[in-house]
Amino acid sequence: MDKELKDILGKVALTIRGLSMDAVQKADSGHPGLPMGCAEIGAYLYGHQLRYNPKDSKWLNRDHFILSAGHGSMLLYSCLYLSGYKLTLDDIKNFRQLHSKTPGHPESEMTDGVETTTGPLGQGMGNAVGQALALKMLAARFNTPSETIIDNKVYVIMGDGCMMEGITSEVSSLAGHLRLDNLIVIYDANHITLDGPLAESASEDTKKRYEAYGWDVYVVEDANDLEALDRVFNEVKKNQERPRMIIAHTVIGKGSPNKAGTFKVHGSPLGPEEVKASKEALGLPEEPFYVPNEVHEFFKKKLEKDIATEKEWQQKFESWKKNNPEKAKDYEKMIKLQIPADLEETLKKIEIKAPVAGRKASQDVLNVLADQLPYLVGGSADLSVSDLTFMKKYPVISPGHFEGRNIKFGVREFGMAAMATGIAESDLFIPFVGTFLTFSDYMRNAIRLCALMEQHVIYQFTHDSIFLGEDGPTHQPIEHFAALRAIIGLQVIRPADAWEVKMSWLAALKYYGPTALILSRQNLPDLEGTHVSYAEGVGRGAYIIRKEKRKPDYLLVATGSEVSLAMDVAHALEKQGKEARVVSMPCWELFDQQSDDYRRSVFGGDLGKRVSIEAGVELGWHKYIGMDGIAICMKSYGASAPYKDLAKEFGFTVEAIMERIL
Ligand SMILES: Cc1ncc(C[n+]2csc(CCOP(=O)(O)OP(=O)(O)O)c2C)c(N)n1
Repeated sequence: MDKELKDILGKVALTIRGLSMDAVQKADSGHPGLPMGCAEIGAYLYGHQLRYNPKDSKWLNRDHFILSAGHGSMLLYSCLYLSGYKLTLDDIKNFRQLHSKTPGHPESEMTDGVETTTGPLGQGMGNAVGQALALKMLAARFNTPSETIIDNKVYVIMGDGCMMEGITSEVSSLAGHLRLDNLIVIYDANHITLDGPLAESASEDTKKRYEAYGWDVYVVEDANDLEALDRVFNEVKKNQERPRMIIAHTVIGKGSPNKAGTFKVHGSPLGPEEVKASKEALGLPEEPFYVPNEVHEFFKKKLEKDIATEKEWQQKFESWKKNNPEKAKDYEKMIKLQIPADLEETLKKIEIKAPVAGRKASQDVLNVLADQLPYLVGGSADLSVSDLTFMKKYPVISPGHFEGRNIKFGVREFGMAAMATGIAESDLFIPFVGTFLTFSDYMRNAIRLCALMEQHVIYQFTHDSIFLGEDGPTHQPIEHFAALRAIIGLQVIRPADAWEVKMSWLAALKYYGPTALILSRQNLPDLEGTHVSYAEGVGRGAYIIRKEKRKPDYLLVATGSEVSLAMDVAHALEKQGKEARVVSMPCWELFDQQSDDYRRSVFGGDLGKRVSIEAGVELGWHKYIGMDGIAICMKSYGASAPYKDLAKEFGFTVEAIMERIL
């Protein structure tokens, strides 16, 4: 490594250390240990290794950097600020303050240059593997034998915490299997976690573990030594054929004379005296938030080169577009995530014979959409033959082969969900992922983060109630509708028949955020009342599918497979001289967004006794049926039996409901 570069990167590292300890001290909260321990790694990545243009943070062929150990956010903010992203010194000074661009953990929607939101340990690795896979899929689609327009890589820093999380094992195993040769993970092995020495809770051989996953593993004994880092990165850059990990031994809180190497520096400010002592030891001036001019000058010069690198690529990209008009057309469709104007009509015309299971209807829709929407990719956690999430005409992604569109995630639900977010973050794909509804719990925190990030992911959750039958209570979702509806920004849609399935897909595509499609295992009849336009039906969230002929005695509101039951109850009531309105309510979130007038036209006024019918817990239903309403719901975990017996056992029959409501 040439001396000049080594000197300046050393100064960058010192600056990162200083900024990090000052910002944490000023906020009086945060994690100085990781940024101080990884300062050289940050300096090397942003000062030398990564390809990026801070003035165009979304450049398609940029390298991605993900700080999976998100608590060390000051490392990332320091690097982004110094290298010229839209982050100022004032932003650094406002670390962890209300409405600042420098929240406690990195949030991609908040800060330019942050590739994904991290903090819940391990999930950044999931997002990273998703991003790396998306880049491989883009490269397979768009590169030609003579023109390479996508050859960027995903770099990650993860710590001991990420390493211990189960999700990291899931996605590392899949990344190794798929031979993602664009993924480089730097494992900050500082042997310290929040609570104390790592040795108190882990002692595995990480190198062997990752080699067993099919990764190349490198070890740097002293990753605070820039020359050692340079040597290893020079190796890592060569002939990559699979994911690579650098086990980088660092000293947590390096630079703090009294706290470095201990858990005391992991998650609390150093204290004014230790900050002073650290600066003295490091040869930094006492002045807070000090940045030497040379560091600014270095990044200013670098910026010119970065801009030129992107410009050169842009020229290549323009000529690629001219030479490959078909591919360029696909690219345009993908970058805009365009929905054809006539998609609703196309969906309505898909022939689906009733009765049909929600999952089967969804597969029929998916296979039509696959031809229309090149950006649709996805797969299942080893349940595609059961959740029916396979695009029949398209190949499966396999090790080293990324031209397919079906992804076999294996039995790795949490990893799958985090990867889906990573794939969506390409802004060129809308991923769908499938499993049984009950396993949404395994994915829950990734769904929550996806909603926080407002990423466009479609979850297909099938086997949506006790009516999945014989598999029994371990597999029967009970509290899951309520649990998913509780996630802000997640659109939860439970269609009642094939028509509603079609319109639910439209809702999922139209919404720039995550959607959970909740689909039945068992057959559903075709309901006449659902055959209205998107805007009059599913798009409203709830709508009347059986209008009363006179003032109603009952308002019946139901979702999914229970809508047809509600219709049967209404007929039975009619026979007894009682009038009922029936409302299908596939999506609470969409309904809650409707105008006051519309909401009142469905639920307002004297509509008689209000009854909700849904084979899940009652939580939330009283918002629509009022305190005196009757919620026909589940109060236990179900049972293993044929579904017709379960309907009787748990009161989801016309007779049982009539008895309760009369
Ligand atoms: C899923 C999850 N569990 C717990 C935490 C709380 N937490 C934040 S950092 C940390 C320890 C991480 O240790 P390590 O990765 O070694 O970080 P370092 O000590 O090097 O900063 C814990 C438990 C979290 N952020 N996410």
